[in-house]
Amino acid sequence: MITIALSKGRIFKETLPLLKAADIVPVDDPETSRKLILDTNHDDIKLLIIRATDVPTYVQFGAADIGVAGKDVLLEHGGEGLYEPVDLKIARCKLMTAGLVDARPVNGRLRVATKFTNVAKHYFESRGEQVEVIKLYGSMELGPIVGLADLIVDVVDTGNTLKANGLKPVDHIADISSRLVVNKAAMKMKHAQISRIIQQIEEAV
Ligand code: PRT
Ligand code: MG
Repeated sequence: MITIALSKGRIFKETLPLLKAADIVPVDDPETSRKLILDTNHDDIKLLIIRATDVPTYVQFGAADIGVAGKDVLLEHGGEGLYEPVDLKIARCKLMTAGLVDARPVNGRLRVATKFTNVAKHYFESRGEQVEVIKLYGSMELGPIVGLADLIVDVVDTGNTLKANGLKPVDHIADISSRLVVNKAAMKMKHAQISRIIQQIEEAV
């Protein structure tokens, strides 16, 4: 049995053609089905539909053999127990800091609101800046507007969400795309089957 962990939405949509190239086709559509485990055209291949941020955790602990996760999510997770053999070049965006368009200079320690707390800590540490990192689970753009934070760290694609909330990108932290990740133990135990899938997906990228 091979299990592949995916999140709904853009990652699922953009991974579908790559799975198809490896002859893996889900039987149900996760956007309409309430099932968390989707059958495929192979009896021994299942898809787990989970939150994007949970994908590295499932794969790390071997609850899934393979996963597709954004590099943002992988940087935040740390990548322990995972191989990252293929850059799928999908769901591209940028990890950025952003602040109010009309931000006033900050005296004292900068406050940074984000769901990427590990990334933010490393980033500001590497620049020798002492900041206070505030964990949020979403709608980070609100932070600077209501005075919760001076900056946010978030993924940005078109920048329209920032703009619509009176924010502007400040610094570029990393270019992001989704990666195929594989559990290290599964890579050994199920080597033939997993390496075939990796190879077919890699060719399709
Ligand atoms: O939505 P949920 O809370 O379940 O989790 P998630 O947001 O982590 O999942 P999902 O499916 O939205 O994103 C999965 C992955 O897609 C992320 O981990 C990124 O690697 C990648 N990705 C690519 C993006 C975007 N583009 C993106 N634009 N993830 C999120 N966004 C958000 C962004 O934060 C902003 O709030 O979309 C909003 C619109 O962006 P703009 O700049 O185009 O306005
Ligand atoms: Mg989202």
